[in-house]
Amino acid sequence: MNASRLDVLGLFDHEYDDDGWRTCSVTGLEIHSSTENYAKLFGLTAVVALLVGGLFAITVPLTRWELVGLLEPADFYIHLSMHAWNLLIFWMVFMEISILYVGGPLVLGRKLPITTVAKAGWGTMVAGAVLVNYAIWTTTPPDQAPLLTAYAPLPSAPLFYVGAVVFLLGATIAALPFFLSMWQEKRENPGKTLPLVAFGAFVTSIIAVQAILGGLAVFTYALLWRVEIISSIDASVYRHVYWIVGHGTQQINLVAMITVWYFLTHVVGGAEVVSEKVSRTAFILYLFFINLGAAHHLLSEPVVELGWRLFNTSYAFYGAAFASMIHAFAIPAGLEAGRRKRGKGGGLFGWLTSAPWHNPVFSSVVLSVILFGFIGGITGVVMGQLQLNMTWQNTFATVGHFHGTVVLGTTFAFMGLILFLLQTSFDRKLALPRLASLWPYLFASTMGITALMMMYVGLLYGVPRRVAEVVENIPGTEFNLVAAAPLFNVFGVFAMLAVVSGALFLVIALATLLFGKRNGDGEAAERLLPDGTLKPEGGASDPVHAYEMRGTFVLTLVFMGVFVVTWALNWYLLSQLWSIGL
Ligand code: HEM
Ligand SMILES: [Cu+2]
Repeated sequence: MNASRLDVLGLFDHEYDDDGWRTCSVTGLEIHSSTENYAKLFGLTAVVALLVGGLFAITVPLTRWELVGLLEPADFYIHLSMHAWNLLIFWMVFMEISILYVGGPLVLGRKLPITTVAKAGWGTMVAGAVLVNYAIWTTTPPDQAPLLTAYAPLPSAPLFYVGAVVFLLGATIAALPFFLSMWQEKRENPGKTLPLVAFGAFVTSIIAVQAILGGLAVFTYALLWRVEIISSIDASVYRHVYWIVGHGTQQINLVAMITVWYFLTHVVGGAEVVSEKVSRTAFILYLFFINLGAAHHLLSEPVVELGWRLFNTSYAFYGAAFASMIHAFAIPAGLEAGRRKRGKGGGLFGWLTSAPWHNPVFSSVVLSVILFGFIGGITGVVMGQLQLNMTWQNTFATVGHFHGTVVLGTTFAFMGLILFLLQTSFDRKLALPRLASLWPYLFASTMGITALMMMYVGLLYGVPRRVAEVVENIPGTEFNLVAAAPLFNVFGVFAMLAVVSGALFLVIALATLLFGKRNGDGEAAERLLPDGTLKPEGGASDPVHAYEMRGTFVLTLVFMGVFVVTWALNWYLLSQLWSIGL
């Protein structure tokens, strides 16, 4: 490869044959260097954004933690905006382009077409991200730091909107090679169905198109207003259109994460898809219903009609919740049946107790499934209900909910994927292997408690989100939230421990890239695959659904139980807010 001259760190130097192909010893896939190298480029860039956004995961909680109270309000908003844009947008979207390349051309064994376009897309995305960072960091009054929502009519720096538009255009350009490769695949193999992972990636990309169109519309609208081409902006129209991208990006995160779940539980856990039809139907349900979920951000908007809110957030939204339930059942079921088929069953939960929990790829993905479901998912459906939303809207509990989804769910799964790619695509042994095995448990427990504490102070004390100081923040009133202050000590400590665990991930990844030893022959497969093989020889030939899944059934009942209790508890809390007839 001619690029290897520039490749001092040896990041792009896997061994390929003369035509640029190699056979992956772990997945058995035929991989072309073009596809692999671009997937790596986007993945590495994502990690840089994770690092930048992660730095602000120190200053933001340290401000909310009353005892420390690090930043003044104006700086707090700048830091919070840096945190949100780098993590929720740049880290995630760079990873998702990488996932599109992995889920599409890489899994399909194709070259990445039009690599110059991929490169241009990457460059445009980087330019957009740099612009947004610059615009946020240099915000001065009367401009406001945008936060994630950049809600008009609060004005942000015009350069911010330019950066957002450039970034979204870049993401569109970067997705083109993916679309072209899917089209080529379909033309060359008209009768063949896509593998589930490619199918998931494709659904992700369609949802991404919708989100990006909404984003281009809304940020262009706000930019035109900021540069005074149009004289006023309609705050309600802005909010409606904003949430196409605001929530849309979360849908991309969700579907990309589920695709990663299917891929990695299969490769490192021995899971099989119990019913392709059911899983594919669930993906299709997302396509139709998940967008309507965006209405949950407008549940407390006075301008939106009640009927509209009820329809979109109850009836239509449950189509998407139903799809999530299907995946939540299908993934553990696939793991249970697949492992039982390999003879790794035994009793109700033998398939789980015998699983490779020391492999950080496996544990981070499975913990991501569990924590996403229990912490992010249940609370999302609860707070998405019109009446219950009143107790959640714009409280710290909301922040707890979405750290349950985007951190404990998506970020965690993506980190697992990176640990996998480091060992396969980058062909390294993990540096610090013991720490790496322990790491997912550290991250799960510290971040899990952080998210729960956010919900606790938000829901039970009504502490609002997005304020630098909670306790006595309304001048001239007696109102304060002093009672919640001691709980912020627990929150603060665990948030800092979560930051340390997040930093450990970066240390492991970086140490692996810089000092990790190369895999010897077959070592990666030995280390990553369950029993060292993807397809056990002489294994049972009966279909996977012939195996019982009673362990999963029990887990599903537990999940339903927690769901019902949480839901009932929330109604109880709501009922305590006012007394009727007194
Ligand atoms: C150790 C890890 C993290 C900690 C301790 C942390 C902490 C926090 C805190 C305390 C806030 C709320 C501030 C407020 O509303 O007053 C916040 C906001 C936020 N965080 Fe994190 N966070 C972490 C990681 C992440 C990650 C990985 C993501 C995205 C993938 C993320 C996305 C967000 C978003 C979108 C907001 C809301 C910004 C807004 O209100 O506009 N966080 N974070
Ligand atoms: Cu949403």
